[in-house]
Amino acid sequence: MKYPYEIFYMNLFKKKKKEQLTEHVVDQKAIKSQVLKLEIHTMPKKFLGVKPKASSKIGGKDATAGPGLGKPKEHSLKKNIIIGGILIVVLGSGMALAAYFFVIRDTGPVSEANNQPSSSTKREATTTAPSPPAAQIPEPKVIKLINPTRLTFTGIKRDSAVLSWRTSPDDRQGFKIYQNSENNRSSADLVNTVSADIKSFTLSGLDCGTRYYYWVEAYSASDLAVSQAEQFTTLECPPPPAPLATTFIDADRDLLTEAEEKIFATDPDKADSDQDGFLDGQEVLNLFDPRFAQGATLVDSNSIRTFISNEFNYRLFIPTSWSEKIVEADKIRFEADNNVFFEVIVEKNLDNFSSARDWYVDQFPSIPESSLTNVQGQNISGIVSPDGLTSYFITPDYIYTLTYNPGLKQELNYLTTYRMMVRSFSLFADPF
Ligand SMILES: [Ca+2]
Ligand SMILES: [Ca+2]
Repeated sequence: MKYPYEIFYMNLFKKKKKEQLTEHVVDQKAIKSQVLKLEIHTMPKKFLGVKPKASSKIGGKDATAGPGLGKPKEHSLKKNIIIGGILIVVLGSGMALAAYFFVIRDTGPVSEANNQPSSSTKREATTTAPSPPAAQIPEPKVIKLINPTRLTFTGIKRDSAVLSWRTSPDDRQGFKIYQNSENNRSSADLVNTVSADIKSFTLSGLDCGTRYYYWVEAYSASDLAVSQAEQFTTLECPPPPAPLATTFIDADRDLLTEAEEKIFATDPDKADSDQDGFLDGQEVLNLFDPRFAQGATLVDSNSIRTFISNEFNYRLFIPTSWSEKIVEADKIRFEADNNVFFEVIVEKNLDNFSSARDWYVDQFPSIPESSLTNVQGQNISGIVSPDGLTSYFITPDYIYTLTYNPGLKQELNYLTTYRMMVRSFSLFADPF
């Protein structure tokens, strides 16, 4: 049985001339050498033993064939060539596959390790690599902040107060506190910035008797949430200092000035109107009617009337001729004459002071406590400021401040009357 390549070579011999044959032989030899090269490079060594037979067939001679080579061996050669071809295909495919995985699939780390630029494959790998980094890109996480609410002010003093607010957990970085003397946030001043877990702040350096507006703003890198405006007013400023020089006229030296003699309808030239041994002024200070002896009281006279505050549960005597004016719900003013008035101011005892003295020392730490004097109301004790023009009573609920404002006048024309009012001050449990 002849194989196709043998038939091919035999036909060539028949058709070609000798010269041509020579050339073809050369060509055949070249082809053969190529075939041999291919076989040498690709076939395992155990298959190389079949080569001599191939050459003997081509040369038409059998002499070079080994003793063991015959027809069956030719069949084996063909089989081996086929197996070799299959192996070539399999190895080539394996190498191609390995190259694919090596270059394409593993390019990221490998290319970095090799540090070799210029490979287009690598560039492509580098550009296709962003999928892992893409997972690292922070997603736009916008969580709306919560507006602080319920701004409240406690511990209100003349120059300070405590601002507190409420909120709920969110992604805030902290709070910013804004302050303004008017209800205008755009022109408000940033007072302070506090951390996210803070919910109160002590406002200090404030002016007395001044209204302030506040805003609390929660903030983060990408969001803001501001509260509504809330306002409060610091405590009244201290009363003006007592006049350095005071003048008043008390001709009969009964502790009642000429102006007060008119209030109590007494004789300005008669010190003891009812001649009971007590000066007119002394009787007024002790709430007696100076005009009548035998224990006649002021409350029964026409000289004074009783002012009653059902809202704050206090009452006191005031001259009948004086007018009263409600400045605010917690501030009553009694006017004597031009620029002279008396006030009763009520404020909450937020810090639970147990005595007016303790409260005063806390409010005015620079004033020595020893300069305070005690005063006795009808059913409560209090203190009087060093200038004698302001008195204080305190209850668990309220602080009562009674002030004598002499105005522009340098005359304390109503000092005994003021003291009488303070001494008449009393509290009652229930309005009536
Ligand atoms: Ca007098
Ligand atoms: Ca008298």
